[in-house]
Amino acid sequence: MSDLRHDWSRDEVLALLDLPFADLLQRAHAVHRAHHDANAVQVSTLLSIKTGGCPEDCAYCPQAARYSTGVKAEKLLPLETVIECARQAKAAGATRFCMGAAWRSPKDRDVPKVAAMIRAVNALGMETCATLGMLSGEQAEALQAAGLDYYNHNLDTAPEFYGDVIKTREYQDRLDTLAHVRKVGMKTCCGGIVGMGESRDQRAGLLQTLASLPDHPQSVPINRLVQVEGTPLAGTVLLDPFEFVRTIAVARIVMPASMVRLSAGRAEMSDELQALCFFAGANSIFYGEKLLTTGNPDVLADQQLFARLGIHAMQIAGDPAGDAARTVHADIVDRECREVVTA
Ligand code: SAM
Ligand code: DTB
Ligand code: SF4
Repeated sequence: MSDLRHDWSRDEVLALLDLPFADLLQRAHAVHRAHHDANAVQVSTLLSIKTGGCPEDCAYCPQAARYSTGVKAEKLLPLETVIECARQAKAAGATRFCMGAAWRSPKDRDVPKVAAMIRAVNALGMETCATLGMLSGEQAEALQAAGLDYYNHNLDTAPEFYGDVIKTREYQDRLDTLAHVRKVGMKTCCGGIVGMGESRDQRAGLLQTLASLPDHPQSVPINRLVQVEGTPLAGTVLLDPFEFVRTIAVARIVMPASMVRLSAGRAEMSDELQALCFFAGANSIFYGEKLLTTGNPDVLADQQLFARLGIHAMQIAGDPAGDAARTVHADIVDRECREVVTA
């Protein structure tokens, strides 16, 4: 689209974050309406296909082996379990299934196993997303060949704050992985985390970096830090909720055509705060009672919130099977999926 800019300066982005709240929301909402159906929200369900035991040191993450968080290391889930969870996520109304692995990067022997999962989930008529850590060009190619629609790899924060949060890999590593993903033609899902003790200027730095990528990421997850006991960031001063809304609003303004996802942290947000985020331009959520290892709102609560706000879940064009499947009662489905994973 012609009004997409890739040359936002950090000062310009900061000036947006500094606007009076009503002015910022009015501007973000106008951009939102110009590019999207303001009452449609895309829903993705996450599944941790390989939990815990990660060698990295990301200070926010409950899955890093070096922190005592109570998350146990598990093996890669069997294909059948992944298919069953995807089937149930679809029945509950999700259109995208995102598979996450607690890896620094996949081993080459893991790639065909994940490729089989991607093929099977695509065959159900769902969009696929994976987040497996850093990828080589060859690995990106193999995932693309399997039909992967999106690859999630976050920049997490501003370049200059990054080293305070993660020391086991560089910002440039992340940019390189994103370049490999773009090169093979996959869509990128890339955002960050706020509430890690960064300044407003650093939040501007994250958004400016995202908006300066060669293509704006098609999905931009904005996570609010989920503080997990045992991680170095547990106990961080909580971010002002209005500051979170401002971050969503500015993401919407600087990446107008992208899907902005209200991601981790929703379980701790009021309905009113989420409604403000949707007004500010968020148009995607993670749906289902679990993110990777931490909690997310009940599907029933989300369905009620959507109904109260007059929001409808986005559908994949040309998927008549989706509607029939969604008659299955969503909260039962979600519980069954958790049973499959823990069995
Ligand atoms: N291991 C892979 C990686 O780091 O790229 C994929 C999984 S990792 C858990 C995916 C993303 O989840 C991270 O980049 C981070 O943005 C987000 N995340 C992890 N722990 C979080 C937390 N406690 N609060 C908010 N977001 C979190
Ligand atoms: C993203 O940006 N947020 C999701 C997804 N991409 C993979 C992960 C959130 C994880 C929250 C902590 C947990 O549940 O372990
Ligand atoms: Fe590992 Fe990803 Fe967690 Fe970092 S965010 S510790 S790479 S699972």
